[in-house]
Amino acid sequence: MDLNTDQPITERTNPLSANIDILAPLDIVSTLQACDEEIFNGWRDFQGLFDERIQSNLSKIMEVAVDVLNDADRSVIIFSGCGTSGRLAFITARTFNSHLRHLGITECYQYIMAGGDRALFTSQEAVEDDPLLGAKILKQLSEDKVRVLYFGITCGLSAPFIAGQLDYCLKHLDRFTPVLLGFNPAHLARNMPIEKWDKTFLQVVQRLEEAEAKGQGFILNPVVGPEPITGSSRMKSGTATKLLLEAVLMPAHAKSFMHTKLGIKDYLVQYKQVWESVYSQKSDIAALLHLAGSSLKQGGHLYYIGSGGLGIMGLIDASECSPTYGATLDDVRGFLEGGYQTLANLEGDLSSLGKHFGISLQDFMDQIVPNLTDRDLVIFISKDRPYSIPKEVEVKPCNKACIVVNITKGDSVQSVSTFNSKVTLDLTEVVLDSAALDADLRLRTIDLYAELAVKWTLNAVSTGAHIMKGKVFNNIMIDLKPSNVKLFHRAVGIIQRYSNLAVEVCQDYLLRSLYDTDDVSQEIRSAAMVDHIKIGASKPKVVPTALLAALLRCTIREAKVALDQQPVLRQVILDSMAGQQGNTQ
Ligand code: S6P
Repeated sequence: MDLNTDQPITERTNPLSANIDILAPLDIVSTLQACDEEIFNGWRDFQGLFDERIQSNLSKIMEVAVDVLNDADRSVIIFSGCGTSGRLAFITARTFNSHLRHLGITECYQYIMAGGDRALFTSQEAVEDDPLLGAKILKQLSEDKVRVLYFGITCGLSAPFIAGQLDYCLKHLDRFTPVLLGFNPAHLARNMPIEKWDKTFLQVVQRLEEAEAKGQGFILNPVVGPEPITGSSRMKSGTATKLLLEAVLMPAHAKSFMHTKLGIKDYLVQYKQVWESVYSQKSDIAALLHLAGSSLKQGGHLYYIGSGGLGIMGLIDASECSPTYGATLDDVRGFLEGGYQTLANLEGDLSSLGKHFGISLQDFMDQIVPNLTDRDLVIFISKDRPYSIPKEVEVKPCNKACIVVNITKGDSVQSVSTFNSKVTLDLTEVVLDSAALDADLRLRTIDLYAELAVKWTLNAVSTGAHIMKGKVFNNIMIDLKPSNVKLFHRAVGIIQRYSNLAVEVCQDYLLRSLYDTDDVSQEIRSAAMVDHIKIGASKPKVVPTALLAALLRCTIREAKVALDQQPVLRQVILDSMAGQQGNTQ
């Protein structure tokens, strides 16, 4: 049940997944399928992607993109975001620059990842709260450009980093066309004061609405319904972000360079076919999920290995497990054939930053392979035929699985017994209008579909595996790190949902847990949010401890002891809620 109707839709719980934590693997996948369907079919009265205003904005944005592309030497298309939104900004810029490069046209796509390239693999959630930094980076990136099409991606319409950039665009509408991409109705944009700034996100959105009325900016905010795991915008919102950007820019490229017309709507319809193909394999996905969950449950690890865009989907999925499930950076890792050379990120090779920034197959061979055990699972991701497993890995006792995306008709996938689990995603039946697509664009399009198919599959596997590990209660991830303002408030909301105490009291419990005290001083209470968040980013089990203390009305120390004895949160919470009911009877 939702706490209130003013709550942003991206922060609400999805009734379809209310009991996802106790479902069997196949039912988990079916639940995700039903939640994902809302991307295409809409949610309640909202029309989703096919809403008339959204479709009209998509066409108008496409026309602006065509103008910019026709003046690529002096113009730029920028995608910007925090967390998953930044990672999708990165991969979208990479995709479309690669096409321009192929055509011999100046690469005019740029991305801004809040926290820099290190945030592509590790979470840097605090940067999300800095509007001035956002504006500064945008200014630097666009100063010498005569025309800028800017996409600010914030699924919750909430990130101050993006608010600062939109505000900058709105002050320079002579050069900028700002697009806000997110998944809440405009009036549910965050309306909370932003530290060291004079506007709220909502106020920026209201100015953008005025710009939109004059055709000077756009809000692209289809409602796709709440996430299957509450607030986990890497899932549906991330998917919708990826497919919307591609559905605008593929047709823009076709119009600018191939002089053919491609329908935006056709793209979206085809994405739905991809969704159907993926979930038609749900038994195999469930089997893989089960294998992955068993590994994590036994303290083993999950490794993704892949090439090109499919490998990058693995990197992205792995990077999200730490902020979403409080996983360690070792629990789930991705590796990419060709490492940083393939990634083609702005800051180049980051491997000197530490072992978690080693992303090449060589890094996998050096760091991981010698220590592989039968508790680990390695998932190889490839196109058309199963990945050939390196000999060094083949002899190891770990579980091996593969995800194969079939994009070429007639290319039969031979069965390889070395794999303990295999998922074949067949995209050969997705109908592409060959009259409108030349051979190259057709291949690029199908590659994008393959990326999305892999995203859906990996999201299901890593989400399900963490559910099996006991990380989720109902459909809420309780062990989140309150490492930015959004997550701090989400944490307070979780404590409130289960304890039914007043918001202020819940906030107090959170502060108690953060500062390890049962007596929250005035000094702590009046400290800046940034101080709370600094602690929240590094301290383990802050929210479960606070929640348990609130439920049992016990000290922080007692809550910690209880959690040490029973690490499966669902069990701790259920036990303590049962105890609470017993006490009141
Ligand atoms: C969500 C992910 C986060 C978000 C980030 C940006 O699953 O863990 O890293 O992507 O907080 O959120 P938003 O709403 O601005 O796109």
